[in-house]
Amino acid sequence: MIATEKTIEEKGWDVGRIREDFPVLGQTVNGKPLVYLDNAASAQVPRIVIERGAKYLREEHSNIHRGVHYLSQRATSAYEGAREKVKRFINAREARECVFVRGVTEGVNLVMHGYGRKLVGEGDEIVVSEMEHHSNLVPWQMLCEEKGARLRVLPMNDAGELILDEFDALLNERTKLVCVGHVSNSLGTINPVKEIVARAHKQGVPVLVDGAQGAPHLKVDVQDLDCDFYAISGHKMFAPTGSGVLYGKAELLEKMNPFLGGGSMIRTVTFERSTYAAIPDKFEAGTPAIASAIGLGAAIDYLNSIDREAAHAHERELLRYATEKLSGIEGVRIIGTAREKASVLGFVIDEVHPHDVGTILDQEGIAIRAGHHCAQPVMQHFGVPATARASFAFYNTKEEVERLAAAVEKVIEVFA
Ligand code: C6P
Repeated sequence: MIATEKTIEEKGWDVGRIREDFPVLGQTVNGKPLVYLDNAASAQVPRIVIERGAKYLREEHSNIHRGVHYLSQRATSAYEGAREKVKRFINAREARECVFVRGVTEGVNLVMHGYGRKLVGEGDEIVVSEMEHHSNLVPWQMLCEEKGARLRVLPMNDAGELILDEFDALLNERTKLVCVGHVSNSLGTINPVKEIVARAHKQGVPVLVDGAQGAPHLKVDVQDLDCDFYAISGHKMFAPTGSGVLYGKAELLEKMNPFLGGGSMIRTVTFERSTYAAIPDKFEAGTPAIASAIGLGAAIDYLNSIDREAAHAHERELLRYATEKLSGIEGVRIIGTAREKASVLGFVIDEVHPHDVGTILDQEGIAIRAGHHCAQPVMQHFGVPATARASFAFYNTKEEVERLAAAVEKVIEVFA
């Protein structure tokens, strides 16, 4: 007998059950059941994360690391407990390698200020890829401008895949850092970051990975990737906004200058000079987003409580189904057709501006994103000002994909 491939449902992914964990999904928008397909911008928050945040505010709210009193100790232990959860989630060697930040933007800027401004000089080079989000591009341009350094760009092909054959030639003794996204937010491409890290390391160059879209959809093991920095945004992985992590290898973080100066990041202060606290405190000046960090810990608990392999398989199936449905509609062009993709479907419709697509879909209760997705060089590559983008999470359904396809057909009818 020939074994047939099991469906996701047979493998045990009960999307109806999972949706109950996300109260926001149960509402109607413009009189229609909400179809939330803007997960790459911000994913929704499960009940246990909401409840954990409420418990902190109700029972534990206090400043951390400062007080000897009961509440401060509870808040500190919840905050540091969240750091331990992050450490295990990304398989860092030590919790002190995980710096809480507001998100990837702050994480990359921290590396730019702490590492870049200290170690990059005139004539040095930074390599980025053509598909970077502005967060992993603009800070490096700012640094290059300040230091007289040069930005080198690893190009991509028309499928939206990096042209790795051109990578080695970009590296030389002046290269100080390679900055690359794990998953492109505009194209969905999963980049071969392990290979990129290995090649860069051969030339002694450290690598920063923008994990904003990687961490929600892929299993991340920073030791296996051997990357030097990995940045995460909590709000894209089912946690509140204001939470995020910059992972850095301890020896690099220790070498770096602090980013923000102030309370909590010092060891001693006199008018003559200050000395700094050990990592990660050196990078966490002032009162951090305590509730958000604790929420990120709860989101990790949630992710650990579900079958993540089945969740990712479900997302891949939604992407496959949506790609099939939309590419079957005349006038629709998919932007981003890499062989390895995660959960993002960018598209344009002949003669229709993506903002109009987004507005009409909203009338149907469908939330997508339209614009340049903070990746203008990607839009330039494909010769479009913007795209419409549907992005999936494991709580989305095939019926929602069908509603998306029907709404896209409606857009075409409206503009015919
Ligand atoms: N992308 C999107 O809709 P922040 O805003 O700091 O949490 O994350 C910035 C960022 C960095 N890198 C990538 C690959 C991203 O996708 C994002 C955020 C959102 O695609 C908002 S533009």
